[in-house]
Amino acid sequence: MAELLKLLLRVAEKAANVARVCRQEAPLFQLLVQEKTGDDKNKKFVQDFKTLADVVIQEMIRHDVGVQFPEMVGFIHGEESNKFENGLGENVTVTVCATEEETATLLASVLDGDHIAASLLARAIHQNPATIDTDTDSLTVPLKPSELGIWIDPIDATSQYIEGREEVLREGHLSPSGLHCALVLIGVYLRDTGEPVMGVINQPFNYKDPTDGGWRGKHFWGVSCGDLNICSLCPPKRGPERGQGLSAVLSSSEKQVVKESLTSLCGPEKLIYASGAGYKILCVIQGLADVYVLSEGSTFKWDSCAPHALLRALGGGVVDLTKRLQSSSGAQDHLTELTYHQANTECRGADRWANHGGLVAYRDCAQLRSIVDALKGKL
Ligand code: 2IP
Ligand code: CA
Repeated sequence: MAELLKLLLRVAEKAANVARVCRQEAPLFQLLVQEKTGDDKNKKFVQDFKTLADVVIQEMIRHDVGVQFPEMVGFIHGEESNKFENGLGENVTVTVCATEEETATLLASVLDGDHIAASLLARAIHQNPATIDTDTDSLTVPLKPSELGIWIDPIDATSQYIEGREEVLREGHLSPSGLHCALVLIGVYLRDTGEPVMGVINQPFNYKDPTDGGWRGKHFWGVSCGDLNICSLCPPKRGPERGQGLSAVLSSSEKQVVKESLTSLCGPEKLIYASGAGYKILCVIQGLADVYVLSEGSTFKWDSCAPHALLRALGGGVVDLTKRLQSSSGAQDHLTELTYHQANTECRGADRWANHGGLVAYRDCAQLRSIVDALKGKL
């Protein structure tokens, strides 16, 4: 299944390109950042364009994967529904058509006849992405398409994507918010067990090229199945094993009791706040933080599947925090890892796919144990 990895890297690059075009092209950018003012129709429409950009990216990935791997159609899931209602009250299902012109016509019907925006978006969807340099040619991945499912997050950290603050990233430093937090996430899991086995992360806004002022992206990938564990990044240097010196990245909206417990464990300067669930896990993958702790069920399968696969390839993982706090540590540790194949049937809508128990993303089991010990009895 090295072909699947190559394809996902390619479609993720295409997705990143659509994300960049939506910010670069004035008619699309205006739709993206328009303030929610005016009458109800306008409010709804503005909301819809952000969602439409997401859906278009998601459907493009679904389309390209389905063409090459028909066995996977029906097992490619995303954050968004592709059913829209336009300003005329008509229901439109957004899909990627065979030609750019057909896609443009379909998009114009959702964009209430805005042919300029629809054509720009259709052109980006049908464009071939730049070739991606990767070392995947010699790779043999022992997986069959009929045993796999996919989770797509077309753009994680949409609020940062829309706000669009530009940061210059410094090698080895975590930058808490800005365009670089927006990520395309594509994760592959085993239908049987729900284990994440392959992940591709594309960061569309990694650096701004001074020669032409255009944004350039960066991609990361990992495969973890059986004895095969391979990641585009080398494992970062080992961090501290216990307590002081361990660094944790959190959401700024994290509970006070978690902030306090982790301050006692890590020290105040080692607690870092950052936007984007995917970006926070990427920080752990890159070694910019040792762990990401989240006590709420505010992330979803599409947020964590791809980066989880990369962490597994590096010897770490992502566990359900609540389950982990309840279980006595030991041989059953792997049972607390997040899985991706089963919906929570007690919930409705997106909540069926929430990571309800919160999570801890880690590279090192000893560090995970320190975090869990520090939070025992506090939540
Ligand atoms: C969001 C996004 C948010 C994150 C939230 C995700 O996904 O990554 O930033 O919250 O959990 O579901 P926080 O930044 O507080 O961690 P999306 O942008 O796709 O809705
Ligand atoms: Ca998300």
